[in-house]
Amino acid sequence: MECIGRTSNGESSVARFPLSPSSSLVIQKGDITKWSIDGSSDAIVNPANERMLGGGGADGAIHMAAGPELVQACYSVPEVRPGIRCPTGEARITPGFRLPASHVVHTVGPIYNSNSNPAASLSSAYRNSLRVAKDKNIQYIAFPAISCGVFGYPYDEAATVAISVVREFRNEFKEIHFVLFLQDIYQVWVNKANDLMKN
Ligand code: AR6
Repeated sequence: MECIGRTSNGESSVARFPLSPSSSLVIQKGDITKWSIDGSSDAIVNPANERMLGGGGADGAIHMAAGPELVQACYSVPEVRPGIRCPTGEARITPGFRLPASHVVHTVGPIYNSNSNPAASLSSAYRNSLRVAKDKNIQYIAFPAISCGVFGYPYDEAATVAISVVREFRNEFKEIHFVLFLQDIYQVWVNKANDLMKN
């Protein structure tokens, strides 16, 4: 069963779906840099690149809001190959510094048009983000629409992957959020959750 919250102008703003008796999926419009639940066991996910030292889009906004300590923490993540700290589909976790959320999970989604199996890479990015968060005892986690900006992933296909992987972790977190900047992506995610949660 889905509950829709509404903003003062009547626009839908948040949709909540039960994942299990003790866990919810929450889909909302908003700026992920402002999101937190308790500031101690919460994490936002940064759609980064393999260098993991900042960039544009949500990555740039997250680094800006976290302050310069975040890039310093990223520098101390070991390179797995020259210049690469987080290969596509993997995830790393750092503190959140000046962000309201306590942690940042950095992950790298696929570039849709140059990846041979973008759905597998996007699934891995979501799955590994949830795994590294779980290993740090994170209870609340918020994702943006990974790869749906400059990496060019079609929204509907991305929503299928995102919501399917989140459902695999139905017993592992108190709340899993999607914080989506754009109204059209928000609507695609809500429609997809309504479809997939029936099964
Ligand atoms: N809160 C929530 N969502 C946001 C925010 C925000 N503050 N800002 C943007 N978005 P993108 P990608 C949405 O391009 O496609 C960077 O340069 C945005 O509208 O940030 O995974 C990295 O360094 C879009 O729907 O990430 C990489 O090089 C979604 O976040 C590359 O971009 C993702 O868009 C990663 O590309």
